[in-house]
Amino acid sequence: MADDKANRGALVVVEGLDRAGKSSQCELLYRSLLDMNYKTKYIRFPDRSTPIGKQIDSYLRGQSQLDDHSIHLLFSANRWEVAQSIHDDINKGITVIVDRYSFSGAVYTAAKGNPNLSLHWAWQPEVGLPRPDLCLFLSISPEEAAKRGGYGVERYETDSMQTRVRNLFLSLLDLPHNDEICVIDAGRSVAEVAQDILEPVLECMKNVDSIGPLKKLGPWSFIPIGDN
Ligand code: NYM
Ligand code: MG
Repeated sequence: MADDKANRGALVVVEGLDRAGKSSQCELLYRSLLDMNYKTKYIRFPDRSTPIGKQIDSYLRGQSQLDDHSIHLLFSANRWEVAQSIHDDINKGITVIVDRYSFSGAVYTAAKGNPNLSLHWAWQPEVGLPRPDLCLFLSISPEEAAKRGGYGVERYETDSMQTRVRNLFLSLLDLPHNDEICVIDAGRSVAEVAQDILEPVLECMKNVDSIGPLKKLGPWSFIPIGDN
């Protein structure tokens, strides 16, 4: 049951490849927490509703061209424009579930194969954003993903790009200082995955007050300094 004494909410991020089931799982998690009377919000990145988000949407649909650095910074700016409200919600005791966050930001850009866009470079604009208390990585094999239907028409939805994205995600999981990351086998039924997600989220929500105030992403969080 919800504990009215809880001082702050938890920042819970769900990451993974396209077709890993992130949005369905975020929705289910959101409903479960509401059913348990927890104050909860569900947001997603990119947030295509803001002026910056509309530029991102147009780029992803192939309706506009942008320099690789520019689109990268727009994705980050799209997070910065709600950073304060995330902070405020957490302080009000609201648990915020986030569908994609800084990992996607760094990894998708670094996967483009542009030699000027290292993982290190791509991480820099994320420094200072609210740091997730828990990051759930929905892991799915390329074979399992392929069974879930073809790619859409958006940019990045190609086999070669998704393979590079997956490898970069996996390289992040191997890093030290990534205790906040929990890998979930997303190749199973929706109900099984949902059950596996709920447990660590409830555990995290129980522990956030002992963790202290919401932290910020630092240059050393998750990502090693140096070229990728
Ligand atoms: N994406 C998403 C990025 O390249 N950088 C980012 O910072 C974020 C948040 O946008 N293929 C990419 C990953 C996806 C695409 O996201 C659209 P979604 O969740 O499929 O709507
Ligand atoms: Mg997608």
